[in-house]
Amino acid sequence: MNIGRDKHINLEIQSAFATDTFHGLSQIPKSLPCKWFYDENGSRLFEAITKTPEYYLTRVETMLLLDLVSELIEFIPHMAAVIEPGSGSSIKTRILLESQPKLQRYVPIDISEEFLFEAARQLRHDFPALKIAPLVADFTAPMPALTLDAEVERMVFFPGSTIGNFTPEEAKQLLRNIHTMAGKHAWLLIGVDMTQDEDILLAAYNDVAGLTAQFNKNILVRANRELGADFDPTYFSHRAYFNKRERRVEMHLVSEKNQEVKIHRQAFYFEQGESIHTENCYKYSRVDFELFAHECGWRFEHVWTDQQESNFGIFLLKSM
Ligand code: AVJ
Repeated sequence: MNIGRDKHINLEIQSAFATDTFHGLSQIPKSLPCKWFYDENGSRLFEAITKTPEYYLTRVETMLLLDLVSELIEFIPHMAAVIEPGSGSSIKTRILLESQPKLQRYVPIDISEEFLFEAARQLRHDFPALKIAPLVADFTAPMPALTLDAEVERMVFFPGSTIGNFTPEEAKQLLRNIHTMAGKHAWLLIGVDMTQDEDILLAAYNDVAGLTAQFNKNILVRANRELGADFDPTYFSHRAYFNKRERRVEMHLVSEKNQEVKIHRQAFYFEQGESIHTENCYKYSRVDFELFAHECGWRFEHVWTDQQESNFGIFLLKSM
């Protein structure tokens, strides 16, 4: 995903991390935003998670994508531009770009300029016929309008079930932002995990190799390194469970004992069993997601789903 992102730790990003950490650890219950998982180490751990047998999301989505790309032309005969908010250097993007013969332009959007330009350089090398037009922007905030002619048929690509990391309210805002940025004649191809089977979910977020636990604890390691905190990660344990009522997998770091952690001169107290809520991964049902998207200006067009081992779906939506 975001490998290489923090080779040179960006001061602006670091101070946002500090603000979020002080804020999150002062709340009751304590929490930390999951976007801080992805420093260089965390990105590498996430990559490794996607290769575990239990973590079906990436494997299934890639399989679905390999099948569906040849069908896209039936829906979008003149797809000329692909836009990807939060673009990585992912294999999924390449599958899409390779498969669309009429494609002229690819617009990756990412907040990290250094990472984005490096990925763009790679893509220019691998896809010389394609115009690669990177855009530095935070896709969770309103994005600048695209400089595309009105008649250019465009598709926004948002894979990975990343939408699941946002609360439903934030997710709606995001879908509206994408709608505003992409304009009237746009399509959206979006990966949404709809799996509700508790056993499958628990396995995926508690892999036997312990990589998800390391990934979760990495946020403490990062706080130690970047903020001078003194967390002892051995006294926090990884916990992931399915919150059925909210339809989300929650990840937590649970304090193993009463302890005090210092970040600079500020002390934070943890009781034994107290947790830091680090991530939500919402698992929408199909109807819920369709209605949800509709409220944000996106009409349901098609969905490709896995019927073998999960209920992962890739939705094709059309802007209204
Ligand atoms: C990158 C958001 C899709 O929610 O499954 C993996 C992150 N968290 N294991 C997900 C994650 C724990 C992942 N996404």
